[in-house]
Amino acid sequence: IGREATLAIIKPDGLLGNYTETIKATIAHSGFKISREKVVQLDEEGAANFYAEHSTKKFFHGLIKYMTSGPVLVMVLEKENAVSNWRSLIGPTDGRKAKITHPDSIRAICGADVEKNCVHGSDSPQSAEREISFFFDTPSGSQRGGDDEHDEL
Ligand code: YYY
Ligand code: MG
Repeated sequence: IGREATLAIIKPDGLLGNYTETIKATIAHSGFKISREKVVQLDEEGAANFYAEHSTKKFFHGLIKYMTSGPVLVMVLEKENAVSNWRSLIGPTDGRKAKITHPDSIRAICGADVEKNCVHGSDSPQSAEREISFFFDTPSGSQRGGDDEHDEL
């Protein structure tokens, strides 16, 4: 058993709206360790790749526009049950509904609606593995690549 890793992203409106500290405080209080983090400006190809599972959806184009509209903060969060734990903390996809049904959730606090919902969380350990290697090509703790800050994708 032991630690599990999940991928968290503070999306462009989260960074712009200065929600980073609040979100990081929640992360710390909840017992996660942030093992990797970097700021990334996604391009359209990168965003489309990351969200490939949604490529046929009506909201895909808007999602890609939004995710490329500014930098995002990508973090690997580690603790037991990190994947489901982080999903519970962020709350439902629609930030507007979250304010009603899950008022303490992160998306209730900083999400605007179903598109601009401020944060991402992997939906399964399998997704987490894919998403972490999408952003971080060296394993945590490896010798290579000291400082991850401000990498371009
Ligand atoms: O996993 P989660 O982020 O909660 O939702 P997904 O159903 O995987 O959708 C990914 C992403 O797409 C969501 O965070 C916002 C956007 N989106 C949208 O813009 N409109 C929708 N109706 C559904 C999702
Ligand atoms: Mg999802």
